[in-house]
Amino acid sequence: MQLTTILAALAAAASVSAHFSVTTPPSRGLDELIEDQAPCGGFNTPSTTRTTFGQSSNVTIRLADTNSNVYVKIGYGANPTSFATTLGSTFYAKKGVYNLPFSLSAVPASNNGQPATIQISINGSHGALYQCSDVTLSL
Ligand SMILES: [Cu+2]
Repeated sequence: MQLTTILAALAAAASVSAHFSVTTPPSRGLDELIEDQAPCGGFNTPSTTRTTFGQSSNVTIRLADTNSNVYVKIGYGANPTSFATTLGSTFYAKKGVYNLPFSLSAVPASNNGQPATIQISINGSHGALYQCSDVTLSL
């Protein structure tokens, strides 16, 4: 078997074991092999396009790890590296597609119209994993 074939087989195997993905708002990027790298699953550069994000927005994930605590956090500014404010947290025993509950009540009104990053992290059957979605706040 050629090396490229082996690598392709390994990549296919890795994607089958996908831990979790964020479908809404769109993720900055997903690579299951480095999804354990905080704070954004190995993607440290913000998206060039941002999604408008408010209290009526959805945070939707596809969860493939069981027994997972799932956290929604926020960092302020164009490229935050700290996500100190928790907007919501929920435990899910099973795999599935979930709309995560969250509240923006703790977000200062001065952030309206400003860039921010939503960090979605899980701690489940494969440990702690991270994703980030870059948004513009509409409070
Ligand atoms: Cu996993």
